[in-house]
Amino acid sequence: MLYPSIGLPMMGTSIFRHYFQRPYIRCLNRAGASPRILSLSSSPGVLKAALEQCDGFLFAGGTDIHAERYGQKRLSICDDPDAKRDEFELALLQAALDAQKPIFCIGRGMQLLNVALGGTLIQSIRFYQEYQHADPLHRSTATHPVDLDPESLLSWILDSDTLAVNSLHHQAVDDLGKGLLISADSPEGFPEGLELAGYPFCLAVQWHPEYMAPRTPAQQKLFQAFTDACR
Ligand SMILES: [Mn+2]
Repeated sequence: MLYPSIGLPMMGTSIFRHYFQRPYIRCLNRAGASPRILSLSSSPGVLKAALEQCDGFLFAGGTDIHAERYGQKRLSICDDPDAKRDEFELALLQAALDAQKPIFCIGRGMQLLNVALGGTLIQSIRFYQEYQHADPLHRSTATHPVDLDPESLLSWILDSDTLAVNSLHHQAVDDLGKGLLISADSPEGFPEGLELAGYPFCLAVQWHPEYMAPRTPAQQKLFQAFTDACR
């Protein structure tokens, strides 16, 4: 398949979503994929069509997942919840996992993967961080290092055991979901990468390669490996 079709759930309903979606689309296009924006409808017919028409799925960054989804009371420091997106993405992710489709989860997407598999999140890492992990002024430049598990898919793709990454998160993975392995962590020990043991292709990162990739070829490799896995 020359141009695999990759499903990208619509990033909310505000007019700004186009601005946030564009970097992902650019990186997927450059990797040779054909991105397809999926509307946030959780009806069984829509999910079935997405599974039939897409070769893989990218779960992108965005607003905090409602804490109810992992059994906690939502703290006021959290973003306003987006129930429609939570609902659709959790249903789509479960369907994609059942179908063993390649998945790439970024930022919120990595937290979604953890929650979908029964894990929990730290609702605010503000008082635990040594580096500034919520750093929107440096979207396209590295602000903290991560160590990579040399046995991980991530390390194999990047051919390295360390990486410098940008950071746009104020929450972090806490208890790990079922079957997940930590493939990268920050100096404080926050998980920055997850993988699913024994799964064909499941890559999840807490940072945002879509902003770094235009100037940092290593980050584009993640989109390339994902697209190649979808072929
Ligand atoms: Mn970080």
